[in-house]
Order: sequence, then C-alpha cells, then structure tokens
Amino acid sequence: MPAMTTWADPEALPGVVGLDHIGLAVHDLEAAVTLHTQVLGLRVSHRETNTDQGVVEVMLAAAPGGSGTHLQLVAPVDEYSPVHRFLARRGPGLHHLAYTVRDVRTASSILLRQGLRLLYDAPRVGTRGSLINFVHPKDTGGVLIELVEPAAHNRVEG
Ligand code: V0V
Ligand code: CO
Repeated sequence: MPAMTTWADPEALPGVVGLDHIGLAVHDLEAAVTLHTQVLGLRVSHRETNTDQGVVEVMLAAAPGGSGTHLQLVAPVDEYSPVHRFLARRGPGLHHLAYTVRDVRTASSILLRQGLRLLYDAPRVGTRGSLINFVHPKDTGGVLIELVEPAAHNRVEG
C-alpha cells in the first residue's frame, strides 16, 4: 500500500494563495521595459516609485487582461537602495519571488515561529497599496521571498 500523504495543519501555514510576481533587478529600467514589451510581448500594467523601498518599479503582465503572475522590474532610486547593493554585488537578474498571502501579519508571525527571519517587524507599503514583508534569503535557500497582501480593491479571491 502506498504511504499516506500527510498534510500540514492549515492553521500552522502562512496562507499562501498565489504567486503575485517575480522581481528582476535592472540597471536600465527603460531598456528592460522595451525588452519585455517590444521583444517579449508583455504589457505594462503599473508603474510606481516606492521611496521607502528605494525603487522605481514597473509591473508587466503576460496574460490577456493583466491577470495572473506579474513580472516586476525594479531599479534603484539611489545608492542606498537594497537593489543598488544587489546590482553592485551580483549584477542584473532574478531578485525576489513574491507570494500572495491572505494576511501578511499572520503569515509573518507564523514564519517567524518556524524560525525564519522576517525583515520587518511590521508590514510596509508595497506596490499598488499592498502590504509587504520579506523573508531573509539566507533562511530560504538563497531566494529573497516577499509576502504580499494586496490592497482590498486589487484582491482576486480564488
Ligand atoms: C542579498 N542577498 C540575496 C539578495 N540580496 N540573496 C538572494 N536574493 C537577494 N535579493 C544575499 C547577499 O548576497 C549575501 O549573501 C546575503 O544575502 C546577506 O547579505 P547582506 O549583507 O545582509 O545583504 P544586503 O545588505 O544586500 O541585504 C539583503 C536584504 C536587503 C535582503 C536584507 O536586500 C533587503 O532589505 N531587501 C528587502 C527590500 C527590497 O529588496 N526591496 C526591493 C524590492 P553572501 O554574499 O553573504 O553569500 S521592492 C518590492 O518588491 C516592492 C515595492 C513590491 O513588490 O511591492
Ligand atoms: Co516585489
């Protein structure tokens, strides 16, 4: 008889409900936008400067109507930006993976209890009025993980 699959207690899980976006760090935002729109055929769905995060970001969608997982291009606003540090050390490329969560405070405290380091004690404001936090890449196998609770008016319930 095959071994029974065991599922973790849903109360002990962070409530991940989707993959919101994949973040790419870029030096030249306009060149990256051109590549992803003119060459790859994605569409720009949002652009914003987030001074708290030290980035200018452009969201792009592949799916018609702008649904589904997005690509987020992030460029530093100055040399204090974490993205500036990343580019200086590693060069342009994959920067973070952003999971959609039901509630970022709950997700953060559950992951903290599991021994992962969260970057912020309280959520910060992310793209389109979302609430965000990050898990340190050293605790996740080398990938910076963002937790995103979309603003109520942008929420797509599955
Ligand atoms: C640094 N490391 C990374 C990494 N950044 N590894 C994988 N992915 C990344 N993105 C590595 C780094 O190479 C070191 O590895 C190690 O982590 C720790 O280095 P550190 O000296 O602590 O590194 P720092 O000072 O560069 O800080 C890393 C963290 C920083 C993650 C703490 O980047 C940060 O605070 N990030 C959160 C904010 C952020 O990234 N915002 C931009 C996206 P070795 O060399 O020791 O092996 S804004 C966004 O997504 C928004 C607005 C949104 O979606 O709404
Ligand atoms: Co992001």
